[in-house]
Amino acid sequence: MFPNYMFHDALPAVSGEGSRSLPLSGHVGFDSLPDQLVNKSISHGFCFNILCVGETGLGKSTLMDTLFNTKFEGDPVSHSQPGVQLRSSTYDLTESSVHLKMTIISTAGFGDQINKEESYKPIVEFIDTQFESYLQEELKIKRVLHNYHDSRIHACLYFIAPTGHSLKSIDLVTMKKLDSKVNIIPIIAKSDAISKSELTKFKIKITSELVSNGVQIYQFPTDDETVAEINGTMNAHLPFAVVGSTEEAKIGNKMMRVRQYPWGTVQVENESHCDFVKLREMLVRVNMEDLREQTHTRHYELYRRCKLEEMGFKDTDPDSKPFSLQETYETKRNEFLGELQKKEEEMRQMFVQRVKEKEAELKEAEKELHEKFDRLKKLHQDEKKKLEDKKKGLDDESGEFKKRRTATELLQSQAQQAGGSQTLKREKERKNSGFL
Ligand SMILES: Nc1nc2c(ncn2[C@@H]2O[C@H](COP(=O)(O)OP(=O)(O)OP(=O)(O)O)[C@@H](O)[C@H]2O)c(=O)[nH]1
Ligand SMILES: [Mg+2]
Repeated sequence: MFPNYMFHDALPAVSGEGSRSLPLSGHVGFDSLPDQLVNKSISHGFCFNILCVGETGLGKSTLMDTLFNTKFEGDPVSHSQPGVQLRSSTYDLTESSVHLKMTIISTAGFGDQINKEESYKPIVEFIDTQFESYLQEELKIKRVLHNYHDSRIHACLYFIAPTGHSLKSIDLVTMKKLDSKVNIIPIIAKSDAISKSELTKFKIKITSELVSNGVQIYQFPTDDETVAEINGTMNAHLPFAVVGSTEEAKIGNKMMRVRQYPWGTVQVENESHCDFVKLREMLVRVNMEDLREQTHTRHYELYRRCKLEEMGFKDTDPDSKPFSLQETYETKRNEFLGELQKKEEEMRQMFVQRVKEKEAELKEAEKELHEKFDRLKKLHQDEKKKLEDKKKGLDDESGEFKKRRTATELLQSQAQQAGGSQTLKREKERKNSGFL
């Protein structure tokens, strides 16, 4: 073995300030790391999940078809849904050599019930369920996060009805409940139904209502220099007023997506007609990765933190000293065992108490039974004695009766005998007198 000091010079000196910088005397190759990362990401593919929240028939499906230039499946929803449901479909899309697994989730029946108070609940539950699945995967001993199908919602397009007035209370309540869980991008749907001047006022009104109600919507990031300018400008255009259409028509010499009316044509991709292009730029081309990142680092992190705290985990003890997972586990385990013992003891005590009570109850019942038996026995003896006395009386009477009957019979036979001899005597006397 070499003594340790032999290696000291080969190691970068670690001082209190951090690591030492060394100049390279030639090309090494780690400048290809970003390329390696890109190649790896391309081979893995990406996933992106969009949640469309909005009243039935507000143009959710049409906008998705328009955004991704395809026809996703999805039948229109009837207005008679008993509650809000979330319908999800996953598609594999490919552009150049980039694969995107995209899931579109749409609310069905949102805003159709008379009582709309609970409409946000199924949406919140859905978002939490996706976070929970991810957390469960993370907590597994054998994790397969690299090919785990991440179903967490990366962007929530909130469709606002083009009323030109103000936000409905269902919109404010729902957005408020969702803003800490998902990146909300509010959009004014079917904005061809609203005039230019009304739209400007409507946008201002919506923004001020969101601010006054403390609703946090997604802001396009301005910390990255390359996109800071465009994102900053776009933030000022929120909420985007969009028009969707799958119908195409020739404008000039180009086929364009349009909505045709008797009085004119709305071009979906014309920025002076609507903000569709702005939405597509911001959502897909510029900020898709930021939306994915924000979902993981902000919203999921918050869910994870709350969940782990709920489970009793913490990073520091009451004295702000680091508290490891192992310590938390041991503390929780001891707490649990203590509680278990306490419960066991309580149950044992309760069992003994119950046995005692039952024993006393049984004793009482036995005593009552004995008393009843004695009472019945005495009653029976009295009855028996009475019957015996009665029988004796009857026997005596019967003896007496027999005696009397015998005497009567004797008297009767004697009387018969006496009666017979007198008749003979009278006959004899009659005969004798006839001869005379
Ligand atoms: N004027 C106008 N109509 C639109 C727009 N987008 C969609 N529509 C029409 O609105 C109707 C409903 O559109 P969908 O895309 O099915 O609406 P949805 O929100 O998906 O409806 P459900 O899924 O049934 O809740 C269709 O007739 C669309 O052609 C738009 O931007 N402006
Ligand atoms: Mg639809």
